[in-house]
Amino acid sequence: MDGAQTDEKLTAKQYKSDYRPVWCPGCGDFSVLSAITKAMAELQLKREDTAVISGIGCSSRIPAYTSVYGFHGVHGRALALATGVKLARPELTVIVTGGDGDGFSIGGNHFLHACRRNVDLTYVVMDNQVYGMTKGQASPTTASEWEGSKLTPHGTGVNPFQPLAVALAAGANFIGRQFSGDPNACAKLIAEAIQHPGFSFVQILSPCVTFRPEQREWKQTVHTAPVEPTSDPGRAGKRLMSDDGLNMGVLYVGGRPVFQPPEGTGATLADIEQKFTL
Ligand SMILES: Cc1ncc(C[n+]2csc(CCOP(=O)(O)OP(=O)(O)O)c2C)c(N)n1
Ligand code: SF4
Repeated sequence: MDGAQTDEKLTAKQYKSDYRPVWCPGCGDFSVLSAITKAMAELQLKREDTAVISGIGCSSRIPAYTSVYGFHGVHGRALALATGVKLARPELTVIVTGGDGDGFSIGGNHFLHACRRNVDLTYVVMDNQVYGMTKGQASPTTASEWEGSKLTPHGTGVNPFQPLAVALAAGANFIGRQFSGDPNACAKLIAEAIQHPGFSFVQILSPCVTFRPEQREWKQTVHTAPVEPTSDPGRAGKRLMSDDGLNMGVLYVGGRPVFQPPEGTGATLADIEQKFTL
């Protein structure tokens, strides 16, 4: 972490690390990185009190590109890691980043239970409806008729996963969607999600220009959700089940109690260090 802490406001750029992203030119994840750092600057998060946790995938590289603490973990296990971090160090702001493959396929079970537990985490999924890093296989959110991969030459033939509806049913406390092509709107949504207590789920449609070049069209097809966010899970459920996947904005704001570790069970850094002493 560079630079001494001063009273001066940190800029979004200062929340970025010196590593240059290795993403393909035009990948939506560049804008999501900018949005996350803008949200951090908007909230003036202390870098030493913030952690970004991920699994594996192109989108999961985000922690390396920020200047806060980070952990680039194991495929599908970001939420388990982040839950441990937040419970051991409740004072930290913990943001989890990753892709649709990481989060809904191998990590699907963790996704359900993170929503259900309602630990105070913000989960940002860059959804490109494909496994980008492993060269373009179908993911859980891929449309059933997509024939773009040699592994599924006649489409997947199965219904795509509906992450927002599933998140609501499983108990997520804040649900929103944005498009990476509008980084300011993404930053605003991410900042709101961080500020909302409990498990916040943000889906960002982030085009994979290499394996799903047609996703550039999202720029023309996404639209602001025509209704205000609701705090009624019944209404939110109806809307999400008939949603076209392109409604942008905050879609559900819940008020469930946040999971807190029982009093006296937190660990200090010294406790943790001692456990690792040989
Ligand atoms: C246990 C394990 N299984 C499979 C892989 C291979 N793998 C790496 S990334 C990935 C999918 C990534 O897709 P997604 O999460 O959608 O991210 P994207 O690359 O599209 O951003 C897979 C299957 C792995 N690294 N570890
Ligand atoms: S393969 Fe797709 S998701 Fe991965 S960096 Fe390239 S454009 Fe982005």
